[in-house]
Amino acid sequence: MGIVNVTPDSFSDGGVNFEPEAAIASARRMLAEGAAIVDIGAESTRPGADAVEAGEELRRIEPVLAELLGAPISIDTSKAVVARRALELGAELVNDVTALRADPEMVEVVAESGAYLCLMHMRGEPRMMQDEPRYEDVVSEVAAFLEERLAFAAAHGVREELICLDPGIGFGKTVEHNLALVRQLDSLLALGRPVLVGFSRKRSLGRLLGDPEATRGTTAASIGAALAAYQRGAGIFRVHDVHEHVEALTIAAAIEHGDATESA
Ligand code: HH2
Repeated sequence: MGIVNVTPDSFSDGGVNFEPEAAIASARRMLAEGAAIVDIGAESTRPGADAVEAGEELRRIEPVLAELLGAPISIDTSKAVVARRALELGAELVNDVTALRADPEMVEVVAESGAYLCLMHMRGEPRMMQDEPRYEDVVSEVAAFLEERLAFAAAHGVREELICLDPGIGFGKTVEHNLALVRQLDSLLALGRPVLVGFSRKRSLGRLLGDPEATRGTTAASIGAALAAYQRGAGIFRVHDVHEHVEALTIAAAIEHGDATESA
């Protein structure tokens, strides 16, 4: 899953894809590089980010989606009105970082459309979430949360086979919490759905590399995290650097499963 943030303020690609033409070109490039889907969002969720009104979110995404008709697109939004419009414009997956908690109408929009759904764990909300997050046991708490959200979505008519689960790397979590969630990914896979991991360029990576003030991670560090998640069973990787991740994961998959590709 390639990331296109149509925002001026995202933590790693803020501003780069804010103009529709740039966002469209980035999405097309990511698909050509091997992304299975491109996640388009118009509201930054970085720690401390300001909320964006639905009207502004729509103004940002509509011209981009209209140009990408027919391409596999995911819409990164917590607002039902934005998701509904994106689905009309061909989006196939709703990526709601609040796991259907922010907007009571969201679950109906997803259920009625028959779209895929990503349910992500977040502690708190973006403005406050990194203020000393604490858990008794982060892995079992995240797993219990996702299990409850999965049951909620299914009870409201979203087919379970269309749902993937996401531990929400960096959303109300310390570096140690993020590492534990990937290390014990089997606890999330036990819920029976594919797991999506979004470690790409997140600040924990930069901090693990020795900069306590880092606000983002490098591409190489992102790939390291993706490979570790892959080896523990993650099936979807939300990444900024599609080409590099596709190459790295292709080799990891060939080693894991064998590959019939013949080369000279
Ligand atoms: N991370 C971000 C945004 N959306 N969605 C899912 N399912 N999982 C994630 O880990 C995730 C997400 C934050 O990253 P990014 O989009 O690069 O930045 P911003 O939120 O500042 O736009």
